[in-house]
Amino acid sequence: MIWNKSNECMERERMVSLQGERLRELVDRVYFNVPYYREKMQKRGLGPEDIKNINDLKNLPFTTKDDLRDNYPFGMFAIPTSEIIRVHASSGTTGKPTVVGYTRKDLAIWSEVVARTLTCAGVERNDFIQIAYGYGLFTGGLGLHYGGEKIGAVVIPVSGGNTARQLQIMQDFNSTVLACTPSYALFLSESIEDMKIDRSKIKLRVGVFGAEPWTESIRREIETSLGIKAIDIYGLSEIIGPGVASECLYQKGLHINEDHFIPEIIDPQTLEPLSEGEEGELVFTTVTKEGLPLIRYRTRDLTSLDYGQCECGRTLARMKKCTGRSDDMMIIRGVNIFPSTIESVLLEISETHPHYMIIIDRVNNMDVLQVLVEVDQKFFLDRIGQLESLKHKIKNSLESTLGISVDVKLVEHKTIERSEGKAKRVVDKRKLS
Ligand code: DLL
Repeated sequence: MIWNKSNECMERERMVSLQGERLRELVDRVYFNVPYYREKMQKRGLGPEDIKNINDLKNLPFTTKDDLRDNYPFGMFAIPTSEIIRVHASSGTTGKPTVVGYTRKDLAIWSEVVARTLTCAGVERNDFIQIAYGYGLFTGGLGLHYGGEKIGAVVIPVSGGNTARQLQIMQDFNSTVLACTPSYALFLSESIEDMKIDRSKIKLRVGVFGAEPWTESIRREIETSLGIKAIDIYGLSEIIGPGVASECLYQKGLHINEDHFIPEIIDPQTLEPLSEGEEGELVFTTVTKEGLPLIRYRTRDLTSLDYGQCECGRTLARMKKCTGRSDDMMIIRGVNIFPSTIESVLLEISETHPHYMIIIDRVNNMDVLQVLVEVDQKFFLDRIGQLESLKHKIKNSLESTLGISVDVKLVEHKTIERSEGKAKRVVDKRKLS
């Protein structure tokens, strides 16, 4: 099923013209209502009349997270706060969080795009959606909540955490859909095993997982351990929250709701737009939002775009599953390394569990990379030789892929901390000292 066929299956020509029309309205609104944008446009010698269609998008200035922080909390709102009826904020691990504001119309759009996301994942009105994303300033819980209600499903607003209660509710209420981060889905599946819960009492059939990067190997792990289809959903609070893009059941890229959020891919160094299929940084312009409309917002997420029609019938541009951010990249002894590469290597080795921690430190002016990985309990009971040979196997695989030396430490199952929200798998001690 497709939630909004006319917009999700629109011919390209009509989409481009709709985007152009909405872009013109947006530029008008921000030019006259947001001093930040007016100044930036004036500096480039641009007025609203210079933006005629989406080809002119490339002339507009970018917006970054720092711009939002500099205008903390409400400085970039395009409408008086009397029209704002909700705010959310991003967690902000460093510095101030970024605050986003929604008008009544923004909330209606948000429900609409999350309704599309859920329908895209095969969720329908007979489903029971257990929402284990956090409720609160984070957009995950409430975002999925109103989209779920919009499609008429039964929404179970459990919020994150309290694993034993989650599993009890899952059995008692016959939850068919699980909404949470992929790392929490893994933890729930592990807990089902530990608590020896009768699998026939779990009725889950699909999961809508996002809010953090996850690899195909983690997807396979979740799909087999929980016996469900694991759908990748993508979004960020600055743009709206969840509902920006979602996979369909073909799992061949995430359909972007581009009638609301125009995507571009740029080279993060030169800032020049890249062509279809080329990998770079994802940038969005929100053409319908009223509270906090953003022009060319740099997400830092790395991906590529595909404008081909999907087998599901949707014509919306698709973004490749996004497994890293430009600011995720670790530079270790001059070599660029992404956590997702390490994860993929580890998960190819059958004796390991999908729980690991990457620790980077500087010892005697030299960067050192240590990877802690959980392995089957039996290795710790067996002769020490087996543990050593497994350690060498993992070390060799990592070193041949990464091209630098790695210190591998095998740890017992369940010793690495589990997360109930977004997982934290990298500790860079160089930044702490
Ligand atoms: O994480 C919104 C969300 C909630 C998305 C629930 C999906 C489900 P923020 O806290 O602002 O918003 O974090 C946004 O998380 O820029 C990406 O780096 C990352 N991210 C979100 N979804 C995915 C995904 C929510 N499916 C940041 N794959 C984004 C990879 C993701 N990274």
